[in-house]
Amino acid sequence: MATVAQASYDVLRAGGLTTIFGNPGSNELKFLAAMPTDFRYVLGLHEGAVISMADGFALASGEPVLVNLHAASGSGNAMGGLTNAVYSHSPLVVTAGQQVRSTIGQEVMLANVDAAQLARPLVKWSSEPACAEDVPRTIAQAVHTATAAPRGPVYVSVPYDDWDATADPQSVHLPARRVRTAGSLAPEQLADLVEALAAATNPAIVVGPQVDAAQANADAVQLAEALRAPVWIAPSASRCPFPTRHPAFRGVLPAAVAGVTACLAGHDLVLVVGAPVFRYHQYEPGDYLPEGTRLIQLTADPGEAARAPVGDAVVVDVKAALAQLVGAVPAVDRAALPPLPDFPVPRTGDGFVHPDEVFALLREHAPADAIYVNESTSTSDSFWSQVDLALPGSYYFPASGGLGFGLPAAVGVQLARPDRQVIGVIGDGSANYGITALWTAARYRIPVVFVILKNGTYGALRGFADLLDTGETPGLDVPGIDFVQIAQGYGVEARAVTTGEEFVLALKSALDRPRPVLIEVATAHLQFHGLT
Ligand SMILES: Cc1ncc(C[n+]2csc(CCOP(=O)(O)OP(=O)(O)O)c2C)c(N)n1
Ligand SMILES: [Mg+2]
Repeated sequence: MATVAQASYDVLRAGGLTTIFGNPGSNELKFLAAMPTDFRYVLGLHEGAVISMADGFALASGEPVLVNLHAASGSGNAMGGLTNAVYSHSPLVVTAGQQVRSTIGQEVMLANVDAAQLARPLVKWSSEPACAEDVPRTIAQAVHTATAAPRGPVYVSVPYDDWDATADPQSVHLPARRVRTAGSLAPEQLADLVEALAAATNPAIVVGPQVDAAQANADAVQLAEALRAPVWIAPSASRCPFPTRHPAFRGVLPAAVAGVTACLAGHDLVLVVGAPVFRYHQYEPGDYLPEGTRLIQLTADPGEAARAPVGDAVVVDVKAALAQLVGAVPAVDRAALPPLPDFPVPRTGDGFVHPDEVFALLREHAPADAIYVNESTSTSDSFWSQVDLALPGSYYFPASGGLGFGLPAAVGVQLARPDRQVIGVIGDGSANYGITALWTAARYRIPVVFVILKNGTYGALRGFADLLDTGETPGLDVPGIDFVQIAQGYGVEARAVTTGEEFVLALKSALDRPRPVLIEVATAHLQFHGLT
C-alpha cells in the first residue's frame, strides 16, 4: 500500500512539479525524506529568497512550482515575496510543514496555529487537510486551483505525521485527472468588439503581463498592425508583452492617473489586453481617461475586471481573444506607423557609469535573447529607453513592488531557462532583501550575471521624497556596502567597475563563465521613477 507521501509525490509528478524550492525544518523532514529520485530539491537559505526563486521559475517556465516552507516561521518570512506572486499570477503551490496533528492544539514549538488562515488573504486558496488520507487529494486540488485561470499561489499545511500514513486506495485516480479552462469570445462579444474597433478613428492598445504569460506577444503585434494602432505597456510593468523596437511601441504608461490620461489623449478607443485598469502608484488624482475616450478591457482575471474604476470588461483567455480579433477586424485605411527613432544617446558619467550607459552596453554586448530580471527602481525610464526586447519572456519585475524578488527570481528564471542568458539588474538597496540567493546560484552553478547598480542610496525613495515634499528624510542612503566581498563570501565570483570599458570587459568575461558572476557598477544617482 502506498503511503500518503508516495501518493502525494505521484500527484506532484503528474502535475510537473518535480522541482521543489525550499528551506527545511523538523516538520518537513518526513516529506523530504520520501522525495523520489526524479525530483530535485533547490535549497534557499531564507524563505524570502526561496519564494522569489520559485516565482521566477514558475514565471519563466509557465508551469506550477512546489515550494516547501517551515511552519509559520518560514511562511512568514516568505510572505513579502508572496505579494509579488499574487500580482504576477504565479502558480505557486506553497506547502508548509505542520507539527504532529494531536499536538497542534497544545501550541507546541513550531505548531502552525490556524495554519490555513495564515496565508489568507494573499493566496487564492488555503487549506490544511482534515485527515491524513485527504492529503494527496488536497495537494491535487492545490495544483489545479493554482493553475486554473486566473492563476495564483495557493497554500497547504500538512502535519508531519500524515506522510507515513497509508494512502486512501482511491488516491490512484488523482494523478491522471486533468482540469482545463476554456474561454474564448462568444460570437456576439467578438462582433461587438470588432464593431467598436472598426468604428474607432484613432484606437490605441494597452498590453499587460497576461499577454507575455500567454505568449500572445505576436498576436498583439498582429492586432496592432491590422489596426495601425500605437501600443503601450500597462503601468507598473512586471513583464514585457510587446517588442520594444516595433514601430507601434510607445513605451510603458506612467503609473499615475494624470500621466495615463495625457498619454491616451486623442484616442477615441483604448483596448486594454491582459492587464488591470490600471496599476497606478503615485497618487495624482484626476480624470481616469481623456474626455470622450472609451475603454474596453480584456482580462483572464474576473477580479481585475470587476475592480476597474472605468471602462467595460470582458473576462476571457487573452491569447484566444487576440487571435479571434486578428482574424476578424476589417482592414483600416490609416497610414502605417513609421519606424521608431534611434535609441537616445546614453548619458555618461565621470568616475561612474551612468545607468543609460549600462543598459546601452548590455544591449550591445549581451546576447540579443537575454532575459532581464530588473529590480533597480530609480532607473526604469533609463532601462526602457535603451533596451531592445523582442522575444516573449524577456523581462521580469516585482509585480507588487515588493523588493527581494529580483536577485532570487533571476536564479529561478535561469534555472527554468538554461537556453537563454539571464541578467539580473539589481539596485544596491534591493539586492539586500534577497541576497542569500547568491549562495543558491553558486551551489547549483546557475550562471546568472548579476549587475548591481551601486548609487549608495534608495534612489526611488529620494525621488518620492521630492514628489511628496517630505524634505530631508531619515533612512534613505545605503552607503558602504561591498557587494564584491558579499558575493565572494557566498561563493560567487565578483568584481567592481567604475567605467564603461571596465564594465564591457567584466560583462564579456562573465558571459563566458558557466557559473554565476556579480558585477558591481558604480552608477550615478538618477531621478526618481519607481516604488515606495
Ligand atoms: C520589501 C520592500 N521594502 C521596502 C520597499 C521600499 N522601496 C522601494 S524602492 C526602494 C529603494 C530601492 O533602492 P535600490 O535598489 O538601490 O534602487 P534605486 O532606487 O537606488 O535605483 C525601497 C527601499 C519596497 N518596495 N519593498
Ligand atoms: Mg540604489
